[in-house]
Amino acid sequence: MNKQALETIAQAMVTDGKGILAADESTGTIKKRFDSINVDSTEDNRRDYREMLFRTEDAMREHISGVILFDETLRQKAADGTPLAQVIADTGALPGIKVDAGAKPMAGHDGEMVTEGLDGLRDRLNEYHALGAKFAKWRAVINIADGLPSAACLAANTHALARYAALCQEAEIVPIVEPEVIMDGTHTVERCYEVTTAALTSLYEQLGQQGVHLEGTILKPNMVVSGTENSVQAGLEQVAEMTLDCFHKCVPEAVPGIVFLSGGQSDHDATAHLDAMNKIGGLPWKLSFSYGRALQAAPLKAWGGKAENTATAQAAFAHRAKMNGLAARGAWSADME
Ligand code: 5MM
Repeated sequence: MNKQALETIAQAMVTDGKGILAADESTGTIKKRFDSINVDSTEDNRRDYREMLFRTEDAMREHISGVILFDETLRQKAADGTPLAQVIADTGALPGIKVDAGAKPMAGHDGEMVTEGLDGLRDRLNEYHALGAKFAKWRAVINIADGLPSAACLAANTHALARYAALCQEAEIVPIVEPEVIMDGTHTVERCYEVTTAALTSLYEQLGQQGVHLEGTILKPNMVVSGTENSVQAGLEQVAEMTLDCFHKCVPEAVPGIVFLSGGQSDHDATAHLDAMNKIGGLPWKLSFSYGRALQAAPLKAWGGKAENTATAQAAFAHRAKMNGLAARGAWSADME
C-alpha cells in the first residue's frame, strides 16, 4: 500500500470549499431520473447530460474536487472524442468510480439489504486504476423500521465496506465508504442518531480489523435527521448539533474528510445543514458534500433533454455547486440563494 499516494488523493478530495459530484447513478436510477423529465435513458442521452455537467468549467474548477462515475461513464467519450474522465481531469477534478454491484435483499432478513460486489473486485479495481480512477465508492443501505436494522445487517454491510476499502487501497485507489442510513420512515431524529452511531461504530471496528489506512479514506454518511414521515421534523440547529455529536463519538480523527450524501433532502436543506455544521466548527475532519440529487435536481430539470437548454442547465448546476462550496466553508447564507 502506498500510504502517501492515498493520503494525497484523499486530501485533494476535501480541498477547502470543494466537494464531490455524485454522478454514478446506475442504469435503473438514471432511468428514473430521466423518466421524471420525459427523456429516454439512451446511452447517448446519458453521455450528453453528464458531459454537459462536466463541461460546466467554472463550477468544476472552483467547487468540485472529484466526480463519482458509473462504469459506463468512465468508458465513454465526449461528443468530440475526448474520454469523459479526461474532460473531468482537465478541470482539475479527480475521476472516481462506483464499484459496488448494488444493494440486494438480505437473505433471512425481510426489509434489509446487503451490498454485493466483492467477487472479482481486485481485478476491476486494477482496470479502473488504469482507466484513470483515483477513488472509488461503495454504498451500503441501512433501513430503519420496527426492529430494524438488525445486528446482522450492520455487521454484513460494514464487513463488506471494510473488505472493499482494503482492496481499493491495495490498488492505490482511495475508498469512499458510504453507510447510508435511509431517511424514509416514521422514526424520530433520536432513532436516526442511535442507528447512525451503531453503523459508524461497526464500520470503524471493521475498517480497523481489515487494516485499512484511515488517512487514505473518505467517509460519505447521512446526516442525523428525522424520518421523512414523522410529523415532528428536527430543525436546522438540531440536525447540525446531533450529526456533529454523533461523528465526534464515532469517527476517528485520522479520517481526513467527511462528505455527506443528500439522501432526498431538498437542495436548500442539504446546503443549509452543511453550512450550519461548518459554522459550529472546531472539527478534526473536513466537512463537505458528495451530493447526487442536491446538485443535479435543478440542472436536470432545466435541461429537459434539449440541447438548447444547455446554458440554463449549466447555470443551475454552477449555482448549486457554488452554494455548496460556500457551505463547505461555513460561508453560505440563505439570501445568497
Ligand atoms: C448518484 O446516486 C448514487 C448511485 O445510486 P444507485 O447505485 O442507487 O444508482 C448514490 O449512491 C449516491 O451517490 C448517494 O446516495 C448520494 O446521492 P444523494 O442523491 O443521496 O445525494
